[in-house]
Amino acid sequence: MGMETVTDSRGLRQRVAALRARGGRIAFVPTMGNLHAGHLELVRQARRLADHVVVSIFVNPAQFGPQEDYGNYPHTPERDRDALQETGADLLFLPGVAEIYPQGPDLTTIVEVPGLNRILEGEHRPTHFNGVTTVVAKLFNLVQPDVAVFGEKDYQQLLLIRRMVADLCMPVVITGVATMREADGLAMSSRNGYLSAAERALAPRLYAVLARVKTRVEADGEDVAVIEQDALRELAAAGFQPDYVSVRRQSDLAPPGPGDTALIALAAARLGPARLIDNIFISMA
Ligand code: PAJ
Repeated sequence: MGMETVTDSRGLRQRVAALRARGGRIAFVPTMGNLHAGHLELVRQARRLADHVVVSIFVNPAQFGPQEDYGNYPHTPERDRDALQETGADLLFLPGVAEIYPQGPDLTTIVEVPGLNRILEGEHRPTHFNGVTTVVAKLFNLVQPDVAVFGEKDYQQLLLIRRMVADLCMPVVITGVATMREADGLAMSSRNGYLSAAERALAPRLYAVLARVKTRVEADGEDVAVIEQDALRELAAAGFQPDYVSVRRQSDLAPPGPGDTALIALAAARLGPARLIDNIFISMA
């Protein structure tokens, strides 16, 4: 069966109803397009979890700050369509801005996850997560999936979506997928395309620094604040402009206490024109 593409909500609802009529479960993978192997891994996971796979490509203006890259964000719809078809998606939703925000992005009802939306990424991108949770809530209502798949690369986003779904009693199961990396460790990202050859050669240092943070925290002999400071210094010395390196609890991104065993180190840093984020899981024995 070929993959269908729809651009309007009415058409989407009709196609989803047709999939439902055939029985089985629907999995949903929301994206902003310019798909790479990380996105396609989410689609593969969706295939395993359900009978029908719906993917959306929508560059969501509401989650970009005024100085951010909304205007430059890469659009590659034809290539994306081929890749999705090949990976086994059944339906592609490719709406325009007016379809998702009929009154414009500034006049839409918003969905806000308080607290979590203001820390870490939210401190540096104060309007970002309200844009994410709002668009994902709208997409969930349009697609009405049984399960939706998100990447651990954007760990804070994954946690916010889980919180939104729990708080609003949304009948969808959220599944996380491990970060896909290039051979040198760099997390795959649509924004890696902004890097010059020299910056691209430097970029894997972000994950290398996180890997060292993990080793030192797991050795459990040092003050975490010292480890974080060293990591920030190392990134700055290498040519990054780091926003944060922070060790948190996996469950709620709160600072770790003495008994916490499931931790995560998260980092964000600008490198030339790109802002990169990454994370690594830490487990205390
Ligand atoms: P986008 O950046 O296109 O990412 C879409 C999905 O792919 C997200 O769940 C993200 O975590 C996942 N992803 C990105 N890079 C990955 C990698 N290297 N390995 C595994 N998964 C990866 O995230 C968004 O779009 C938007 O915020 C969205 C949720 C679509 C709302 O607009």
